[in-house]
Amino acid sequence: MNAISLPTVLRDPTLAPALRAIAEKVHRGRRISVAEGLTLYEKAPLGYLGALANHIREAKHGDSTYFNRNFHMEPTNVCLYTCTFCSYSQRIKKREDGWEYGLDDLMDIVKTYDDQPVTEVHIVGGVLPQYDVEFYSELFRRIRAHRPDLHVKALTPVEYHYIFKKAKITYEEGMTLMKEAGLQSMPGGGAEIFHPEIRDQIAGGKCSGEQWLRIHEIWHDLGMRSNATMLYGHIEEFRHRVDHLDKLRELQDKTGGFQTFIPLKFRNQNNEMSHLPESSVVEDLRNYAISRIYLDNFDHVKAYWPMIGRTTAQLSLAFGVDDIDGTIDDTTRIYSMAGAEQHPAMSTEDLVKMIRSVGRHPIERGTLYEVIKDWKDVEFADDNKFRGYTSLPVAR
Ligand code: V47
Ligand code: SF4
Repeated sequence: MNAISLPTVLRDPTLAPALRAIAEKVHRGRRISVAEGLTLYEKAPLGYLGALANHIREAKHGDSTYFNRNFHMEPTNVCLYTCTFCSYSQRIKKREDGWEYGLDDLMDIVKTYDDQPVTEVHIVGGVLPQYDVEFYSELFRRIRAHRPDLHVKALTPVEYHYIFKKAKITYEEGMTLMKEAGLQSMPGGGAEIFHPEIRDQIAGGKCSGEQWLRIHEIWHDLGMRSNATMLYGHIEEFRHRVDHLDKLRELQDKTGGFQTFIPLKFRNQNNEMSHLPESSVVEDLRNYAISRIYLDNFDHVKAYWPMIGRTTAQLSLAFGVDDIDGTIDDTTRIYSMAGAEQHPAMSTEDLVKMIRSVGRHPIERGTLYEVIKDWKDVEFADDNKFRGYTSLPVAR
């Protein structure tokens, strides 16, 4: 791929000693420290970070770039929490403007995908009292009974903490019930920034960072997998990001249950933090690269393309990212309300071409990274059409 190689970086005589020490560690496959993570955020230039992150990415995956075919479903866009970054938190005041789907409504959505080759349903949404342990157990059961091949990736510790507390059961009891009902994995949401200095200001009273981590730990102890996210680019400082990454790396050392880390860029439309500017594309790429370098025990780093756009997603593949999520042909509006793509849907052909056009190798995966189809050499009808520049005739 078109990135500066790590040996080239190491040969640069002008490289600052602190950055050279980190590059040497990465070259030897060694882990970097909290202080070194901070140095990267504060001092490392983009090209240098790209070289290190791409070295790790290619050592783990070569050019392979994963995507899946999924759809998102949100039971409600009303929420009783008041996260300042979220466009859903306002709706509790004007509840009638939102939606609150019942079990049959949600099953109707699932059934609209009956003839489509999707492999995963991703379920998240607001928190409301009627969505409780019974509701979600029944939903998971019905989906699994209706379509056993569809992987149910659902809810986050935010919902689980709330529904288990309401049901007066422990996290262990609750997660066991969810597994029995058919839950197969947990998405990475609700993590935001773990550090209480930031979390207390933005996360509207929902579960703490420790509680988020504990629920994932319990889920992993049940032999199950999950993802992790970090919402960055708002009021946090670099040290809060490093603290967040460090807590994830620590838990992963203990359980090994995380599959993918997904940095989520804060988008500033329709929320209480709309006055904040969004991070630049350079900062987004730096953040992907530092995440890849810091989380040496995570297999995958994902760029969620509906949030950052297709072009940045393509660029991110040279900065440590190896997964660009899914086709997301979807009913979801949480991201578009916050300023992301208006209708986040991409066909498999679009995704494959997007990956191939930056020299990577597209692999369709299932939720647990089982290979479903290698798309490297699959031909499409318009593959031989003109692509790229050729000299045009010039009138003299
Ligand atoms: O936790 C809400 C974020 C998350 C905004 O695991 C916002 O595969 C940016 O976790 N700007 C939910 N982000 C989404 C999520 C996710 C997405 C895709 C794949 C996976 C996975 C997980 O969305 C929330 C919150 O951090 N979010 N509002 C906003 N204004
Ligand atoms: Fe509710 Fe989640 Fe939005 Fe917070 S981020 S207000 S918990 S939907």
